[in-house]
Amino acid sequence: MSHFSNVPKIQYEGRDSKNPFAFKHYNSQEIVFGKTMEEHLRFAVAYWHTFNASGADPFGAGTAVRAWDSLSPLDRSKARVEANFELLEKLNVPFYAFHDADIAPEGATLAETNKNLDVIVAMLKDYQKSTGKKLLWNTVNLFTNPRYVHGASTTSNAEVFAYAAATLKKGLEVGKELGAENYVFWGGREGYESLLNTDLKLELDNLGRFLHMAVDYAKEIGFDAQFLIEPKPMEPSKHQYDFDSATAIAFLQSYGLKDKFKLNIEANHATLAGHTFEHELRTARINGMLGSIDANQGDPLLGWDTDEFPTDLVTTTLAMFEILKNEGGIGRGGVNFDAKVRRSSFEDEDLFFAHIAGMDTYARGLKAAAKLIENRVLDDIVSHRYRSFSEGIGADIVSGKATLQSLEAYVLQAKPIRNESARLEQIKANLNDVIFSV
Ligand code: XUL
Ligand code: CO
Repeated sequence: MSHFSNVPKIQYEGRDSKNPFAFKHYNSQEIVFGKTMEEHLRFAVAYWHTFNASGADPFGAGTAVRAWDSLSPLDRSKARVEANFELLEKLNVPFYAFHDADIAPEGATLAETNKNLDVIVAMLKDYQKSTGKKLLWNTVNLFTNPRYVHGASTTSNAEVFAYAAATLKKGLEVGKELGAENYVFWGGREGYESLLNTDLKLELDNLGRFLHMAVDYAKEIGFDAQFLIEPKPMEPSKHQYDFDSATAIAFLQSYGLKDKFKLNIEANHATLAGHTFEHELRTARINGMLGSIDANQGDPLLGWDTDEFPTDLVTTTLAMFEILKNEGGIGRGGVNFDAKVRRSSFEDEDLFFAHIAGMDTYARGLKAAAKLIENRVLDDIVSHRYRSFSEGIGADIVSGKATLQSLEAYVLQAKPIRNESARLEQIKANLNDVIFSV
């Protein structure tokens, strides 16, 4: 059954097209930087925002008008499966991503919840087979249910830890059943509100134990997805343990998990952490931890996670620059639109216009990033700026030959120091020129 009969299949028509139901820049089979756009970008639709979100906010009810609204819970879940695959087909998006709670209604008991999941997972599996669409990643929702009031794996209540672990076990089984390429851990309630009543050491140790259990069980059942941590500094918790890339990497290192995980970096979470998206990506990349991205953007005038579709070309260019520089590119990860249409964009068509905007913005970012690298626009500037470390005293510092004594002796006989301009305004103007030339 069609849920979006007003929407045609979206095709690439080029930048001069006036058709709102067409890509102007995303041309899936076009080769850029040695691979097709489809291979570089590995787009995914986020189930929760696209099929579950109603447009409700803390001050108002949902506004979205969806065909499945009036159905009973399980029938609604089935309709959303049909809608998911229709949307993926029409948008030519190869992947999707979900939390367990997005795809099936939670039952009164764990057994009942798992039964509902089994019905929908079987349906998803059939659809994956007939359409060739794949699961980029799944995760479990360990934050919405009131039982997680004090956290999930970092709760003060061992009964809740056990429930979260049982839910995680099922999540790993679902991921295996559907051949998920990755499995994501986002800990919305894994943090604290106040240190006054918190055993920080026990909570962090328990988070480490939880992740080790996941690694062990995945191995046991032969689920070979890439495990990903998704950093976020706050919201809903006041302080979240996976604060940002650097914090998550240090945590994984401390708990002996660094080689089992990579990071899923979200643009709006970077903003909340007081960082740029490219800062988070670069930090992950230079540590060999860049795994996947949640593509969205925040609103600089609002202080929360607005999860808007990405339309900012400078950000997508610099994000794709990091991905192209990453060994193996985005690898098994992808560009997941963890983004929702605005409350005022409540019609079905808006779901398509939003994804088209996001896909075109990433396609342009990809092309601009390829040009930046191919023409060595930034690389030449950086290597020139640091050239003092490739010869003389700088080479001695980098090779480890220099000591405090040898550096003192050098300074005592050296000429006065001369610094050079960093030329930042000129570089930013060059960046604009590249972005608007593609
Ligand atoms: C929340 C968020 C999550 C994760 C998956 O801010 O980004 O939706 O992506 O749990
Ligand atoms: Co996310």
